Amino acid sequence: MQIGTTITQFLADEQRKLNTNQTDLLELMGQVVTACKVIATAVNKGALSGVMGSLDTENIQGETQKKLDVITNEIFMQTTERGGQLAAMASEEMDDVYHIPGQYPRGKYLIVFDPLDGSSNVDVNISVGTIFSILEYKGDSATPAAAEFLQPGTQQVAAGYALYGSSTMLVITTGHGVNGFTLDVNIGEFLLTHPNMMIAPDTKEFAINASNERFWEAPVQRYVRECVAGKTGPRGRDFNMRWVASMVAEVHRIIIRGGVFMYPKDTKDPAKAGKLRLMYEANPMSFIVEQAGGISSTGRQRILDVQPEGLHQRVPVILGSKNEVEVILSYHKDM
Ligand code: P6P
Repeated sequence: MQIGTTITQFLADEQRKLNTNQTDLLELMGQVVTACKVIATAVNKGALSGVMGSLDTENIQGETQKKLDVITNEIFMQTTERGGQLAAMASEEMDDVYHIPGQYPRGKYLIVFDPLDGSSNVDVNISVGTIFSILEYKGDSATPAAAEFLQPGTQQVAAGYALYGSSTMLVITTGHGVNGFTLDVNIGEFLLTHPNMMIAPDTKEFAINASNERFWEAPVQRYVRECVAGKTGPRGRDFNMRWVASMVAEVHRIIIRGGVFMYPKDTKDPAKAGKLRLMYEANPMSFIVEQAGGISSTGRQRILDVQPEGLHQRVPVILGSKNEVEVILSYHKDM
């Protein structure tokens, strides 16, 4: 009986494309796969797990933590900390870098992750996800500083997301294109279902939280106004809008059927340059989007070129179908 290509077999094939000293990378990705399976089990139990709702704690973002935020963070850490491939890890849910405990071997990779992105959706049973980004660690300290993580997104060696939706999917890149896997719960394996994923260059679908319209910069206000004007406006065609409030779900939809996603710079909180975090949302998703033929920009520069200044730094995000994002960026040039 042929069950198709498992992610384990796929990663082994990937090994032959990577140079030989990256075997540890695939070992590490295998552990991330396991972490996502365990997280999927926790998330899919829903209210039966007794871990719905919020804690009375906040993360460094000042966001109330969901019980599952903390639980999934621990799952991810416990599944990856002892394999010997990591020098350190960082997470949306932890203020500072987490160093590998002394009883475990250390390796040459850094991983930064959002264990449950969009977690405000968990209580209302809307799709959430896990996002991860893997960087190389160039030093040899047992306690790498946060500065070691502050590498531009072009330095990522791998990135991916798990989407806990109507099915559980894992979408990954190691810089050789984007491939999607669906969890077969009967055998507990992710099977290759979406090889060589590519984003349609054109689209009629945009995603933005329209309640922030008055806070956006003029180019974004202009673009959305023209989309809403549809056939009656300068774009000469009607558009559709989506907003799930779960970046993983939005990006996945865009990879599958095209679209643009915007969480732009706004004046709602001038201290923040947008809402999304560079290291564990914008960078991994931008790596994936570019590998799938899309574009990902702050509106002023390619996101993967941004020099990070902090683990939890925020950036504006405009990503998706190449030709449509280029229209939005052209309006920024007129600024
Ligand atoms: P808003 C989830 O908290 C998140 O970081 C992204 O996954 C999502 O796209 C965005 O924030 C939603 O933000 O302001 O619409 O709740």
